[in-house]
Amino acid sequence: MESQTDGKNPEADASGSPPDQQTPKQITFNGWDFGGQNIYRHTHQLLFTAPSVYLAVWNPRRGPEQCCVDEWIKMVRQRAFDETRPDDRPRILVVATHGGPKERSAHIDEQLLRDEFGDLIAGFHHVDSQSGFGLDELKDAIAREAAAIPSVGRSVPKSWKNLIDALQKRSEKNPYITYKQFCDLPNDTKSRRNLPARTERSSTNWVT
Ligand SMILES: Nc1nc2c(ncn2[C@@H]2O[C@H](COP(=O)(O)OP(=O)(O)OP(=O)(O)O)[C@@H](O)[C@H]2O)c(=O)[nH]1
Ligand SMILES: [Mg+2]
Repeated sequence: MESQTDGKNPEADASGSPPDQQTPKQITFNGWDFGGQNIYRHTHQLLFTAPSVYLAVWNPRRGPEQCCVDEWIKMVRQRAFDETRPDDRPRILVVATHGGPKERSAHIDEQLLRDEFGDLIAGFHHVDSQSGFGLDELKDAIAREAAAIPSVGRSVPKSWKNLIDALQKRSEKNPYITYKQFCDLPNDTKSRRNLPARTERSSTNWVT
C-alpha cells in the first residue's frame, strides 16, 4: 500500500544555494508538502503565503486536469498574490513527475497557464524521482527563484532576529501568545513595536 501525504508535512532546513556563482548566497529552505487530495482544498489555502516558491506537481499518468493543476494554482493566486506587491508574488514551478526518455510524454498546455497566470508561473519541469531525471535542473530553478525574492538575504536588526527566534522557539511548545506574554519575552523592547504586523506569517497566533 502506498503511503499518503497526511495533510501537510513540513520539511525544514534543506539547504540550497542559487547557481549564480557571482553572488553566492546560502539559503535555508523550509519545505511544506501539501497533500493534493480534494479534501485538503479548504484548509491548505489558509497556509498559502507569499513570497514563496511553489511546486505544482502533477502525474502524467493521471493528467493535469485530474491532478487539478489549474485549480491549485488559482488557489495560490487567490490566497497569496497581492497585485500591488508584484515583487512578493508567489513563484510557481509546474512539475510533471514520472518523466524521462522512456516515459509517456507529459503534455500540459503551458501557454494557457502562462496566459492565465502570467508572472506567477516560473517555469515547467519534467522529473523522475526514481532515476533522478530532471532533478538537478529543478533544484537549480528552486534556488534561482528563491534567490530572486527581494526579501531573501535582506539584513535585519539583530534585536529583531533575536526576538523572532525566541518567538519561534516558544511556538514549538505553544502556538498561542497573548500580547502581555509577548511583552514579557526577554529582549530589546525597541524592536517590538513593529513586530505584531510582521509575525502575521509566522507560526504564532495572537490571542487578544
Ligand atoms: N517512477 C517514479 N515514481 C514516482 C515518481 N514520483 C512519485 N513516484 C512514486 O509514486 C508513489 C506516490 O508518490 P508520492 O510522492 O507519495 O505522491 P503524492 O501525490 O504526494 O501522494 P499523496 O501524498 O498520497 O497525495 C510513490 O510510490 C513514489 O515512489 C516519479 O517521478 N517516478
Ligand atoms: Mg504527497
